[in-house]
Amino acid sequence: MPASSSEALRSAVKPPDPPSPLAALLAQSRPLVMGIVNVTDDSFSGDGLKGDAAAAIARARAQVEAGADLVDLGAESTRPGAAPVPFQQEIQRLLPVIEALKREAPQVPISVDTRNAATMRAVAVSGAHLINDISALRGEGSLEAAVRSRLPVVLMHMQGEPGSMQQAPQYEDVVREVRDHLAARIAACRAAGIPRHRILLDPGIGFGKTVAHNLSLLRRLDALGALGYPLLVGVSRKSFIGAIAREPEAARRLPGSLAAALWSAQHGAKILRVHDVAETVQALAVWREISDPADAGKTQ
Ligand code: 7PM
Repeated sequence: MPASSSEALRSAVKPPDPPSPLAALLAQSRPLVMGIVNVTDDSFSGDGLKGDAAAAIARARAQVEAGADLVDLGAESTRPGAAPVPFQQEIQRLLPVIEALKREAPQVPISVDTRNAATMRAVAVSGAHLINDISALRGEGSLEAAVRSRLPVVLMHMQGEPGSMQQAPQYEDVVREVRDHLAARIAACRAAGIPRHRILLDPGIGFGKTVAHNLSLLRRLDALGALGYPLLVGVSRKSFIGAIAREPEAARRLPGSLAAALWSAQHGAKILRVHDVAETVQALAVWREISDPADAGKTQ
């Protein structure tokens, strides 16, 4: 059979997607809280991996208990200025954490923050629910890996590369350029076979942006929401908050992080990516009770 007709046959008999715990969450009207879990490498801890996985699992467990709707696992390959982590090592760090979470908290969707196609393939097989790619699937083989995984994807805007993007970020019109870039990435994903309902967008706060650029994007979050996809926003502890608050220590930026999270929720963010889950859940509960008293109690 020629390749094209066997392809057509395969897609004609493709089984429907299994129900996704993420889809059910996204259907709710309230904003969701995504807890950030770093799966770091502690090479001095003797038997390394075991201890690291245990720490990440404990962190994820605590976030779920604090009310996280989903968790985002990252092996630090995407952090601005960070040395790239080889994908084999990234996979080795992520898999034990994914497996443990699926066992212990099967209702909690697992997102994986990665730019590597091989990592996308591996985590999809081990049961992750969402691919969070700060390069919006521009890496070699990523688009195809995402299509084949049949997982939803977060397309984030980034100008430049993590190592150098903060050196001199420049835009004529940051809101227009971020929106156009995301629209182009949506088009690439749709053309490659990712259905609309599997796409989420993210302005990429802090990724190749000055304080002023970040503020413009948050002010005009509605313009990105107008593209018609759920928005994920990550402001937690970021350096624009440090600049405004004159707080060099990231761990002391919770008040500013909550202010920016609530602003984002008010302006259409569907998922808030945060370090401080319990605090964000409380802030959102109060905000929501005030802004929508008829609805607020229902989802708790
Ligand atoms: C240093 C600077 C360390 C920045 C870590 C970071 C986002 C993300 C990150 C985001 C999505 C952090 C960032 N930020 N993925 N990954 N959106 N989708 O604050 O804003 O965790 S890394």
